[in-house]
Amino acid sequence: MLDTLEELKTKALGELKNLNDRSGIEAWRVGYLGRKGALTKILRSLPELAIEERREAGSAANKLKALLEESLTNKQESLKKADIERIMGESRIDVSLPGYPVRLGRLHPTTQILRETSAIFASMGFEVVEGPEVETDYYNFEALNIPRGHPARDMWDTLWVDYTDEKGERPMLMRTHTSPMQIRFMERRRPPIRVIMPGKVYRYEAIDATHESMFYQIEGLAVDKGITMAHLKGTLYEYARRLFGQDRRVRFRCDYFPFVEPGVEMAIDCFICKGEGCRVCKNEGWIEILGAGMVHPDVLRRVDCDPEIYTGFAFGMGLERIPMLKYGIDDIRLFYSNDLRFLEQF
Ligand code: YSA
Repeated sequence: MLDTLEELKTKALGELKNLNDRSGIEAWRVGYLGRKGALTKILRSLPELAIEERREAGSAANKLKALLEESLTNKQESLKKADIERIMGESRIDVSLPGYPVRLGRLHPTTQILRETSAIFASMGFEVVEGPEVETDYYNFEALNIPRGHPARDMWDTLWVDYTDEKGERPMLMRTHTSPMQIRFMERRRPPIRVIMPGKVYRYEAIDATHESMFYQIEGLAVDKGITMAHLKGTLYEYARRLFGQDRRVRFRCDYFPFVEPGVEMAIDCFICKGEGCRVCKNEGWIEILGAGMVHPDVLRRVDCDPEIYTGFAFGMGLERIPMLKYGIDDIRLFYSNDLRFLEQF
């Protein structure tokens, strides 16, 4: 029996040494230590031996069982360790590989011009303030000398918010211009005032190459003692010169806005035809970029500012028209159609 056990030991340990996969090791365990395994069978046959031989063989068989179990555990541990090392080795970062390209975004052309414009006006002492896009009838029209039924309301094709108050009126709208910010600002602040107020505006507009239904405006307002039309022209000339260069031509013409007296519009010579007349400028040779004027005395009175002491100028500029003029963009619809071929050019 002792010889049989010795042979079994040599065979079992020899086989285990050469095994390197889990299923092979499991088969080995079942073959030697399982319920019907070779060693288990010997252990079960021990009671059949004579008492003398049984004692010796029993001791040797149990020692062999402990040895095989320990060898099995060691083998399983070393296999687990090898697996971990292999996984670690595979996922190790190779710093010599080229990196993935990072796609950099860029600022939208409207944002770029807004920042450039804000910086120019800031350098002339103007602060920058923003306000609400959903407005009340009062700030968008009434406080600007445009009461209900006034024909000037037709100048702004309005998108009304679907809300009716207790009087059966619709007091809310998407602001059609940034001019309501003049009132909101003057209600809170006393002169001297120098401020620009950029933001989105909305109109129920027939869309074409120079008209969108959502676009940006920048409102400008300066109120102080002794402000004149010369300050208005000087400020806007300076802005146009810094943004477009010395060569661009600027034109002021009389215009009508109920909240200024007198009122003007400012235009810049067309970037496409250089004043000859084309589709973009509707054959006029000029592109209007803003409306402006001296703040109407009634508007000043409405915010408790005495027009006998203070005067002011204001302007409202269409922001998209500026990059159109600067970069020669011939269709405003390109700005918000999310076409990367357009946006990546700026
Ligand atoms: C006038 C006098 C002031 O003291 C202050 C502000 C103003 C401007 C006035 N609030 C206003 O909105 N005038 S406007 O209707 O002529 O628009 C001003 C500018 O916005 C235009 O000169 C034009 O550049 C731009 N604009 C108007 N409709 C547009 C547009 N830009 C794109 N799409 C549209 N649909």
